[in-house]
Amino acid sequence: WGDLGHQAIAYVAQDFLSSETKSWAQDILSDTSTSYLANYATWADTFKYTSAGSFSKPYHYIDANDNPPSSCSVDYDRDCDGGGCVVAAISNYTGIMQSDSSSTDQNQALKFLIHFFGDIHQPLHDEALEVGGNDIDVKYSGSSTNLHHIWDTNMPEQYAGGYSLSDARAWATELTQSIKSGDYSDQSDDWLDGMDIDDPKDSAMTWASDSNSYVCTSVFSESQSQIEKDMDLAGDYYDQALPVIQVQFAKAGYRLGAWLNLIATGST
Ligand code: DCM
Ligand code: DCM
Ligand code: DCM
Ligand code: ZN
Ligand code: ZN
Repeated sequence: WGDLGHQAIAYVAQDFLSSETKSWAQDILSDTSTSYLANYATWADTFKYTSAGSFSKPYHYIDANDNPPSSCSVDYDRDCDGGGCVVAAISNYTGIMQSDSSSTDQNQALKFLIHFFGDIHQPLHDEALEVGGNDIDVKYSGSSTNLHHIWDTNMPEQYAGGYSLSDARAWATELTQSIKSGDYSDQSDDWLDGMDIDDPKDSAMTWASDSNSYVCTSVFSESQSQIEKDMDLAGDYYDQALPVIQVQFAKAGYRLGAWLNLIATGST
């Protein structure tokens, strides 16, 4: 996701932290502002382009070698190669948060987790085809771009009408309300199925598989007219993608909040 998505997801997570977890996170991040998680949600996307951070580039995704739209699946042994992947990264940085590591390492691990919970919920970050859609040229409202980028950025920004921190806060407020008492209130309990703080790898695989399923049902769905080169996707394609983006932001934020509560206090 672009900045907007990562920041909206971090704000949803903030809305579900216990007061104890909030103090714990604010202490690690040295930030007592109202955007104490959201302020660090995009740090990993800056860090990966530095020479010190280039090792972390593969940590933003898992290249599922499945066969959409007829067959979607993620397999850790098949898809998480030697260089690492988002599932392994969530597992490893969770381990650092749980261990007696330095405050510098805890600070970096928490910033990675805030970001990777977002990326694992972007369906094309759980897909190998055409480099997660980066090699599929499309147009969006007349601009030349690619399929990956419209999921990361163009479609979320069309909904929000901008990409500032206040746009992210406003969207997160809608999502939190849907989770607490709106459209998502019945399903949100199920979003924590498979979450086990003592098995971060299997937990993250549950979220990767869930996200990857949308590659078959939405990103490249059969019911969709075939995505042809340079097709403009700002119309009907956006209309069917938006509910997926919305629910994936909501799940990412809700799961991140629960995960941090588990790390900090042992209960969600
Ligand atoms: N990005 C950046 N600098 C670049 C290229 C991209 O900061 N030279 C940002 C733009 C998006 C994010 O990275 O916000 C997308 O990263 P990814 O596609 O890995 O999620
Ligand atoms: N950005 C964004 N949406 C835009 C333009 C920029 O989310 N429409 C973000 C992505 C990058 C940062 O701002 O992280 C800088 O973008 P760029 O390198 O495109 O100027
Ligand atoms: N990406 C992905 N799967 C890959 C390679 C990249 O999901 N196999 C993502 C990471 C960035 C975007 O695509 O969000 C662009 O990546 P890059 O900047 O490496 O071209
Ligand atoms: Zn991306
Ligand atoms: Zn990323």
